[in-house]
Amino acid sequence: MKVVYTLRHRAHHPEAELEDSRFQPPFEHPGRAETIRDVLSTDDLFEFIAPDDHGTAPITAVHDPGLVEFLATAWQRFQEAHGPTHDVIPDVFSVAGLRDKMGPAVRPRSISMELGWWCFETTTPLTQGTYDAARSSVDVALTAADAVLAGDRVAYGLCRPPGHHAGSALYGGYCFFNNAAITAQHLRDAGLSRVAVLDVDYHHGNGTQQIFYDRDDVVFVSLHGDPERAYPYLTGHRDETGTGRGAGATLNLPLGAGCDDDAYVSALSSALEAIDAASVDAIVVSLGLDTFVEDPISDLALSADGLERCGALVAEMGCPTVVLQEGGYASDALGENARRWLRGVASGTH
Ligand code: SP5
Ligand code: ZN
Repeated sequence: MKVVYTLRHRAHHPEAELEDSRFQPPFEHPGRAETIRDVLSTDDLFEFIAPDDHGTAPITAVHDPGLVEFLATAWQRFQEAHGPTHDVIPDVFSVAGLRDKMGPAVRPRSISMELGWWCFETTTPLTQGTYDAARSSVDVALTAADAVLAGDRVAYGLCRPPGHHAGSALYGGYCFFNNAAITAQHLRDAGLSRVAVLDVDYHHGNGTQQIFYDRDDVVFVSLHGDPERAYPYLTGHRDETGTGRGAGATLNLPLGAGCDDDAYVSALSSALEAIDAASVDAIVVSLGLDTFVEDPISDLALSADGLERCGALVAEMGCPTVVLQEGGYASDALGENARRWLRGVASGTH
């Protein structure tokens, strides 16, 4: 199985995450990708390749060009206005109540307000190299997709930073560009008629859902911690099923705390039945490994065996599959968990 990886992800390295009202050492840090690389390198199933540059056109195919331009320049603009700082975090947010009854806000020009115009929360600092790292993560995803378009049954993009919380005009949740959404659109543009995004990260993929909510050519299916208790709280309810042409093309399966291997595998089987019924030409997997029992910010209870079973169930679909890394914060186990899930999804191909 091809694994697409580049060291360029290291350019994104926040000093701290402002999370749960504390400045904490980042849960989302460069060591995550490095430990996955290190463990996969010990297993001959995996063949490492470098990403190809795809430019910004595939990004603006799903994101507002204003978001791309903002992320390309925001850290430097902030330094000129308020620096020097290592991290740049918004301190004012564009919430609807601020202009209640007064009509929509006008897009601001001040860097201080622009941060909270595009970003929805405080755990996703910009650093000097964030834009380069986020661009490289998109290239990693698209290069994995190209391997599948060229005939590989499955390929893995070791994306960092992750992507599934980024919406068409929104960043946050450790995510800047939505690697999975960009990849699904890239597969559509390469001629595939219908694609599924299967999101198995612990957190709801609000960005991917939002991008495709009114479309039926990209089906979005997600298993995640119930938004009643789990970040990002405002999306991922069972009754969110799509709108307009997209009515019925979104499926959310919220899970209770402590969900174990058997309960998860049963929910995943329902998710895969829905994907099967949609007769898609490819599956993009948003692979969060934060469903693992020891994950420090999540509360599901999957074991490494459970993760391998999940990969194997996806393999049984017999569908071309692009697997993209999203979350997973149990650093000591992350490499082995990725290896197990990927061994599962490779079953039948080696
Ligand atoms: C890609 C991805 O997995 N993003 C996740 C972003 C989650 N950020 C905020 C989580 C807040 C969790 N608070 C948990 C308290 C546990 N002690
Ligand atoms: Zn997550």
